Amino acid sequence: MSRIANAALRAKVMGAEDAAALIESGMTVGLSGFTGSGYPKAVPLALAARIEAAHAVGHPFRVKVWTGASTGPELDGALAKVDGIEFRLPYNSDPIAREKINSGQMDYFDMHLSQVAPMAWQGFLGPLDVAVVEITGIREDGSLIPSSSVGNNKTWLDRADKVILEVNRWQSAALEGMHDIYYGTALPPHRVPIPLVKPQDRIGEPYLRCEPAKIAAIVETDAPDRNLPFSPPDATAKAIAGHLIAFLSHEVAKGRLPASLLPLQSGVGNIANAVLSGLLDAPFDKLTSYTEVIQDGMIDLIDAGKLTLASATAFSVSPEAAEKINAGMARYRNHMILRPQEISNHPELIRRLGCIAMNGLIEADIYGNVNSTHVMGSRIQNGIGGSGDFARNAYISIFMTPSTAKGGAISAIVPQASHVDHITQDVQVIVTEQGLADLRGLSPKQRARTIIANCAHPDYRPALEDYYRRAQAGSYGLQSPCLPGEALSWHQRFIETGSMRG
Ligand code: 0RQ
Repeated sequence: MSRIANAALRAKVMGAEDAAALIESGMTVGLSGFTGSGYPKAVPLALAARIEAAHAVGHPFRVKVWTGASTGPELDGALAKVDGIEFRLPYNSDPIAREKINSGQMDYFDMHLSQVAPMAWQGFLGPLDVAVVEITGIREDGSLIPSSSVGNNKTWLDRADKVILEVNRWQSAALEGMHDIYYGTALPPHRVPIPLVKPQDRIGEPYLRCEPAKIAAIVETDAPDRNLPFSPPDATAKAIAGHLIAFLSHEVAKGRLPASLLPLQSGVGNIANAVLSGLLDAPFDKLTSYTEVIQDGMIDLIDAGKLTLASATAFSVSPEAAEKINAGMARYRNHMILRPQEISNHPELIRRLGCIAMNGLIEADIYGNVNSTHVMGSRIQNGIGGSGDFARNAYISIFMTPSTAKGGAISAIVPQASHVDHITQDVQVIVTEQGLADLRGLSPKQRARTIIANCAHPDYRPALEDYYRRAQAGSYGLQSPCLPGEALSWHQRFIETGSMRG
């Protein structure tokens, strides 16, 4: 049965190749998609084939790609593989696109996720030629039922000259009604407070709007979202989760957090998911989440009756969890709200709600500057995503990581971060499997002693202590002691020898 209830729009259904033919080289294309969910699955593949054919006969063909965040292999992977992306924003985790960025063949603008839509509206990013957006269905009045991610779709549909819709029948029809699309944002000087005071508040409408005249093509698909499976928590992830939960319990005991905590934000990756799993056995009830992505661990918490509501902009779940959610959507939708990412990640709302932010990192230095994005200062891993939106504005900003990477060849705690995404003022707690450093209210020197003692791996702790001792003796100033000629020598040693070990 068709999911397109509007007859005039039903007449615009065509094949993916015909729809992709509407996209020309040099165009800027705004696509749906956020962490492997709700991205278009047919038109990007057809566009990649079109680009490949053009290249085969010597014609240049590249487009500029805007998305919500990372997508799936059928979008970023397929377009990057045929050298079809000239420029991309924001967050990317596709390995082929990452390689093209790091080899200098693709320009990448890695920006705070909350700022993409406002910047597009402000006109700072240039015009948007085409939007390609996956939806779940079209209602008789022409309104659009959003899919498993909302991301920047509202903005792409509003801003693009031309719109291509993919109506995906694989997405559960019971998604209808779960979304909350807020149309009240405006540009300065006309901005007003966003009227959301609790994670469960609905401030918008369940559907996306799009001027019908702009809709140039509709493609019907039935392909699943291709989110990656999570690995079961290992001993390291369990130890990190244990330290974190002990810390939260301590904060409750001290009266600095309510027993139901505060709305949780949980970053991407296996450690974040392990922390959520750890909460299953923790003594907290009636939890809420105000975050970017709904992960497997949150589904388990909902099933256990521990999490009453998760507000996010997308699902980021394993294939098994996606099947489970789709099958039980009628029940899960009472516990979930999907919103545009400018609202899920809005600094005003994160500050008001007092979110507890929990994000991963690549490395932290002894003063607590955090690098979330670059390996050895220059190679992009993924991007800043929403970590900056949450870290700066959270009630408590927590970063977590194994104390080493690459089988112990790299220390995640270094004398100086080789790139900084989150300055010390935005980093209040660092957790590794070794322990937890509560940095609130500490001076730089107190922070250094705490981070080295609590978080560094024993293999690297003596070298950090030695560096810090010598820095205190030989530093130009003693606010944040440092030896500039040596501070990045660990990274240089890794580049030269394959290990940071001396
Ligand atoms: O690489 O897969 O090649 O082995 O980085 O590391 O340990 O699996 O951890 O999945 O939690 O990711 C910071 C990347 C951590 C992630 C980061 C290598 C490591 C491995 C992944 P391999 P792990 P995670 C809201 C929050 C920014 C966005 C964000 C991230 C790979 O958390 O992208 O926070 N954060 N968003 O080997 C060299 C080091 C390393 C290192 C890790 N020091 N040096 N390589 N790795 N540390 C959600 C969204 O915004 C969507």
